[in-house]
Amino acid sequence: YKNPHYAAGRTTMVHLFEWKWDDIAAECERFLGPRGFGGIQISPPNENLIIWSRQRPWWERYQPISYRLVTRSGNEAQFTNMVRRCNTAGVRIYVDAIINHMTGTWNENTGTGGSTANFGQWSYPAVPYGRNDFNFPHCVISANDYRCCPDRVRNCELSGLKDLNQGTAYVRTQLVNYMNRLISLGVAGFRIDAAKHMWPGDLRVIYDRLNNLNTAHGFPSGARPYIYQEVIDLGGEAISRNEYTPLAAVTEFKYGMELSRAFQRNNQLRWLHNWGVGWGLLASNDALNFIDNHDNQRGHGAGGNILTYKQAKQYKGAIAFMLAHPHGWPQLMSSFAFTNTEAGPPMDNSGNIISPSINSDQSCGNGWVCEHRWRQIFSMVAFRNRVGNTALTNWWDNGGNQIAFCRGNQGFVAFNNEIWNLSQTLQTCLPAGNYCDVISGTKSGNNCTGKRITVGSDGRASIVLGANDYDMVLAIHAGPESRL
Ligand code: LAG
Ligand code: CA
Repeated sequence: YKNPHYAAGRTTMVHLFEWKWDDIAAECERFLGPRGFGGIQISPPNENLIIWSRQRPWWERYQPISYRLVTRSGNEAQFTNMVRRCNTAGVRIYVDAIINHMTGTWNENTGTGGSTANFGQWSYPAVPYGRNDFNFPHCVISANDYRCCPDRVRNCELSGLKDLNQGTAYVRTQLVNYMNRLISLGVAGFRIDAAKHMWPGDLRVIYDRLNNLNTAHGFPSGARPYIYQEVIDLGGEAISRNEYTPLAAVTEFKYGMELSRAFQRNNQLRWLHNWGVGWGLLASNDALNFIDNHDNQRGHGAGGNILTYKQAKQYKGAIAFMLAHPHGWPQLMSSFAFTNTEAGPPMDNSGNIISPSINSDQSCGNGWVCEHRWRQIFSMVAFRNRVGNTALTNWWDNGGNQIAFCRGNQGFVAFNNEIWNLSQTLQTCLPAGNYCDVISGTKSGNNCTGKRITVGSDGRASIVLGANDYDMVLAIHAGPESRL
């Protein structure tokens, strides 16, 4: 369950938060496929409660009302079409699977597919679920439970969301059927929402009943779905992520927390010389790494001081470090712009999601940030694909916030997070020749629209990163996007 089954040479997935299926299919064909992205985490595809009383917040999608594939992102036909077109473009689809719970109790009770529920009776006829399918006696998780009481964290309600009992044969079968239906449609795996709130033993049974990936969508025979379990473990809790790594991969929340600290200059970049398990991170193959996710970019979940698109220069620095560093499997966030942390995606008066528009410079409009379309970010996806499994070598630092390193003889990257300039002759490990920095610009014919770097026969090059440059990163590599 720890292999994402990316198409050959791809390494990185992006969370297209709240995107519509038709738009994702188009994005696979026009951008993600050609640019070498490996996959997409999509928003939950199953029917959720419509919450007009809160202006259709983004979090209504974490309130399942059935497993019918009808949401604001699209219907089953659109979903099927998206998965097929993305797989054809070499881009895998990973589903955010909400299997810990159903909705909370609201006065509204209609789902995005027209299904209704009777919350007071724990009744979800469109599945169907009834009282016996939920944990009993009913209780709600309190903050202290995370320190004392694993049983309460798993058997009580998370934010008042009706807590399914994954210990019963019936519930397991509903969940397995839902996930197997998605596998048959060609998805490559799952984010397991709220995994900490389910018993590892129950999850193991569910995972082991999943089918192999669908060979008709290009997966090798016998391939198991990629599973990354959302477990927030920053230390000090009764439940440890180590209970989940024997099952499948786990979301590495420490990754973005520590890099956010460092790139906000609350820690020095030089300490990143042993970034990885030396910092208490998960083993590389167990880790789904990211800077921000849909929760902590807006102060939900593990929250707090995480870099996002709003602090763009530092954010791009942290993302570039993640993509240049060999540890783990990286995930990028692609957001809609927000000031109100509850607000849902751009929508019209009827609640329909408004598609991102694509500007002439490749960026998005209509309220979509599309971080994955920022040159500094998509160029580093190509960098990571190029350097592959090569080792990190030739670490250099200035004893503070200027660092640089090589990836084999395939790539070189430098960072300047000081308030003074970086100007050094550094070992790039690359073959002699001319290269375009893929951060300050792109290669255009035989020219660079940004910085041009000349590597000598000794592999060394003059590297300049001004404190006031637009970006704090410089990256060159042996691939066609950089080498002249
Ligand atoms: C997750 N991971 O474990 C998701 O990443 C996270 O986004 C989900 O919470 C959570 N688990 C449940 O799937 C989000 C919001 C919550 C929201 C919840 C359900 O962060 O704030 O709760 O989705 O929509 C909301 C209200 C609560 C209310 C609850 C129940 O904010 O006040 O009690 O709904 O109706
Ligand atoms: Ca639970």
